Amino acid sequence: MTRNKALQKWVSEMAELCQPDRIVWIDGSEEQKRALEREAMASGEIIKLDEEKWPGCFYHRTATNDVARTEHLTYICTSKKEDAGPTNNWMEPAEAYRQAGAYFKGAMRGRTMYVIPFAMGPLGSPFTKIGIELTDSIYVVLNMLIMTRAGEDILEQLGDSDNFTRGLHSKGDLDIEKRLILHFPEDNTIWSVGSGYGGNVLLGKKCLSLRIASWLGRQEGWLAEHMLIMGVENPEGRIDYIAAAFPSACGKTNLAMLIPPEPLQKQGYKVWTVGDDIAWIRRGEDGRLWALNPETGFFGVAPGTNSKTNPNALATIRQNTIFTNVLLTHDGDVWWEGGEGEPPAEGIAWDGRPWKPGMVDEGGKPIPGAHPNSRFTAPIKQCPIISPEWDNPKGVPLTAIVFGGRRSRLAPLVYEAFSWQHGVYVGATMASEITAAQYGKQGQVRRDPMAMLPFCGYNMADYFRHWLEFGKTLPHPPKIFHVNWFRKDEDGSFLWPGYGDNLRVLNWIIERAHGGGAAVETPIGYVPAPGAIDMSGLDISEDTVKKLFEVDARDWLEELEDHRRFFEQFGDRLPPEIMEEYHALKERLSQGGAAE
Ligand code: O2Y
Ligand code: MN
Repeated sequence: MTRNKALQKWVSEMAELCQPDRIVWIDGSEEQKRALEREAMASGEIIKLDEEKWPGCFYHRTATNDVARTEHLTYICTSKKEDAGPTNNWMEPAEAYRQAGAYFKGAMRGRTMYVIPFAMGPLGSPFTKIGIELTDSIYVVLNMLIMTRAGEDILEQLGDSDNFTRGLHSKGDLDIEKRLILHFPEDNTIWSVGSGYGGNVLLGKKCLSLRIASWLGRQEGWLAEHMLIMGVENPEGRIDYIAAAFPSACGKTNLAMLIPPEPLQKQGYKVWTVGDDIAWIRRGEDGRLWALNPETGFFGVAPGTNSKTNPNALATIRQNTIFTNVLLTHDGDVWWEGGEGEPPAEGIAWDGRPWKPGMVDEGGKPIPGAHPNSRFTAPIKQCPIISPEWDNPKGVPLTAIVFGGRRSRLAPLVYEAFSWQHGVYVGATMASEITAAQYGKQGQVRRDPMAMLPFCGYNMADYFRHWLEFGKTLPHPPKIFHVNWFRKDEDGSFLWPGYGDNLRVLNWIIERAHGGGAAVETPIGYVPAPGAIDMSGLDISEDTVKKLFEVDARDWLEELEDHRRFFEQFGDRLPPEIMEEYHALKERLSQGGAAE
């Protein structure tokens, strides 16, 4: 399959370690994919869904102890602990190889080792990185065939080069005590063992495209970010591209596939999806920022996806989709909480147990049919509003960068940073409240700089420095904004309708980026001036609008204490510019000056 000596050598070494019965190279052909589907159906690894309702779709159920990324078992293995930084788990590389090596030893006996050559990004693009994933899971192969460009072409592109990410994965025996997700950025290597789920095992995604890529990006002078990319077309036909970072459970996929509200649709606004999770960003020859989505699919959360929240996602997953851990019915249908229509009269829950609507546990809590982190894996090309530019090897030019979080108080609907440096501070102080669907105490605020806390492959202090330095290379750095769709009233109701109406906010952002859009200066940044956001057709009182943009200096000064505590952990490694911004903000807030 390949004449690449480095690749041959590495595959044989890994085979020596894992002892598979056979080795199969993934060529990317339709015939091979069909054969693998048949094999996985025969073993029960996947179940074919009703062909009429769900053409080309399959169901997969993971082990019940293996339903999400396991952050506490995810490590950055650099020679020096300080290079991983205080926000990552760290293991010394030799020790990490030794520990995981013991779990990999003989793990593929009686199994097949699949060799998946894949590319993140279109072939021939300056952005693109090549990886090889070795895995003993057909589920992983089928997912990688959706999420990445995989097959023979990649080997051709790689040629004799040894410049590829080496990814080794085995389900092992799915024992959480023997699960490790290890990143060796100095070796461009990823080892994942003991899991069969999503972010832990689709090594092109979080492991390569964020953790390893963020390390490579720092060395090579670009940014690997946890950001959606979308295009907004105005009535004159101009398309502005925005990259936006949000922590989990803030509706990133929904925003990337937004449908304009009726009054804006009538004016001629359109939205184009480029990506929903990852953006690789480079400075173009023209001095602008260009962003590319390195993936070819969506690995989205099913619960809550319906024709109101995200009709485009529903249309995307109608065919050729793999559903993981949703509810399965006896007639080959699937369902999830917050999905379409009534729940089926009965079915098999995500954990394999019989399920009926209304079932409760011993504590009287409803038992869900689908796991809250159940997923769909669907080809990006099936999205009805996929941008024609989504796989342009140059990427798309960015008009603005947006950071966001879920804050019931404090953060206004939108504000604009004063400068790139201030924008980096805004990103570095991103935070979000934990929702019921996440691990942790509900309502608690988790700091998540640039939404990269679980995904930065090196010391976050160096990551902030990289952002600051990167900005200095840009003749006209794009403006940076912060949005919060989730601000609440005293009675706990949301102040902003969200969903499609978020486009009204994006339009102000775009106007500002082009030098227009009326704004009022506040201590934290510029907020829209009264009347600057188009509210036509919205039933929203003046009082609510005022609350949406309120900046309470006392609340912010309290928040600043938390910023300081968060930054303290980085010690001397924190770039001085960050504390400069902290002091400047504190000063502005102390002088009073809340926005009107
Ligand atoms: O739980 C998992 O393994 C998947 S996590 C995930 C999947 C798609 C996009 N983003 C995420 C995330 O955690 O940010
Ligand atoms: Mn993500």
